[in-house]
Amino acid sequence: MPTSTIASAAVIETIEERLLRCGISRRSFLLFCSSLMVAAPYGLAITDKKTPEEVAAGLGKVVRLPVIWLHFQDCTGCTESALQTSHPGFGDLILNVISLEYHETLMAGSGLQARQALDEAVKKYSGKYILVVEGSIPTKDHGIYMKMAGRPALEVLADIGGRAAAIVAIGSCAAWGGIPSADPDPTGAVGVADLLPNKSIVNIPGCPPNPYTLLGVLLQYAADGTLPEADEQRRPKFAFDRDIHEHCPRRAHFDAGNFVKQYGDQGHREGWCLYEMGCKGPETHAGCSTRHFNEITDAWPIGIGAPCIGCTEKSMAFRVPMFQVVKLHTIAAPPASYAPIATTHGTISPLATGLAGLGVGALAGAGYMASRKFSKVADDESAPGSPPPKSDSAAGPKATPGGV
Ligand code: FSX
Ligand code: SF4
Ligand code: F3S
Repeated sequence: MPTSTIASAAVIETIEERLLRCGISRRSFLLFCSSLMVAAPYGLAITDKKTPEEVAAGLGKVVRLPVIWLHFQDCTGCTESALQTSHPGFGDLILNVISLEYHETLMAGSGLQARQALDEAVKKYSGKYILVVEGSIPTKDHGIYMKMAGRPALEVLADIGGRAAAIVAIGSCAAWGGIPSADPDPTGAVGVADLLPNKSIVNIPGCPPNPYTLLGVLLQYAADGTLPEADEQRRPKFAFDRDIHEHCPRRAHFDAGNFVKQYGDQGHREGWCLYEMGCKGPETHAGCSTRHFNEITDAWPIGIGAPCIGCTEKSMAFRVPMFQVVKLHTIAAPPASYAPIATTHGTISPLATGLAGLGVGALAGAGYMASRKFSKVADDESAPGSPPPKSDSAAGPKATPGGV
């Protein structure tokens, strides 16, 4: 939808006018634009090949986008994550950049007052607002497991989602069910796209996702009425086009075969690779390894010594047990020629010197030996990337709640 269409609605203030009126400094807005550029270095029209000043100049002229935010089966972690942004604080600036018309956990009103506010916002901006959905929707037993103002959540989504210009499903729950859909899935929890497949929907999975990804999507829509290019799972490519493993700061340890064996061991204390602890980084598309949370360095799972659980992947988090080692589909075993990080020193024997000519033949075997570094089990003869040997901790494809 072109910006002019939104402008013709009751929301007529531009972002610049609003910031001026609310006394938000230009410096704060420039900081915000810089954070947006870090979250979307390319692939987003509003930041592509621009300086922070150019981004600010462009966004300043944009009319604030009406947004309605509904909660379904969630933990409110996605909202919390957005609230914890610190440069600038959510309350100070982000709420002035978009026009948040309804948000149950942020609004002061409740009960009838809240319901009226929602009705008014939907009526006033019908066909023009973006609906942000947080949480999964229960479908089992005609959706009786969640009601809003007496209506099943299913019905509310169909109604308010149906009248939205587009929908953003924030978090893994809204994208495809998330935690509530983990086995045994008592409520039949699904994501928005399962219920409204023909609607314009952007999935921003993560548990929680980075709030700047959401803002990038919303602001691009406000600026030119388009949604960013998405992958086959409706995830915006600018934020989900690479896997965690590609840019992980522990990657050198992976390549050198230095793996944490248990929490608190020497390798864990020294920041070695968490692959053998079940890290799903090689199979998980997200920007966490370069775009940390809350603008705090190392504030992301691997940064604090925990394996990635694959929270942005439909088939991974809450499906595959947390400590189960993933197959390496895309990553080759590191070359055997890599020097280990820790070496033991000895003297070179005349025999070893004499055997140097056999080096070429040995290299072929060394590749095989290097691949052994990927096994959790001593003397494991399986190929790298093959399923790990069966053990009690490696359950079926869907985790039991206790195994998640
Ligand atoms: Fe789910 Fe979010 Fe995880 Fe929580 O949307 S994505 S449980 S962080 O709050 O709903
Ligand atoms: Fe990082 Fe995990 Fe890859 Fe190791 S396996 S390098 S911890 S993403
Ligand atoms: Fe999720 Fe893994 Fe990032 S668990 S937050 S995708 S590091």
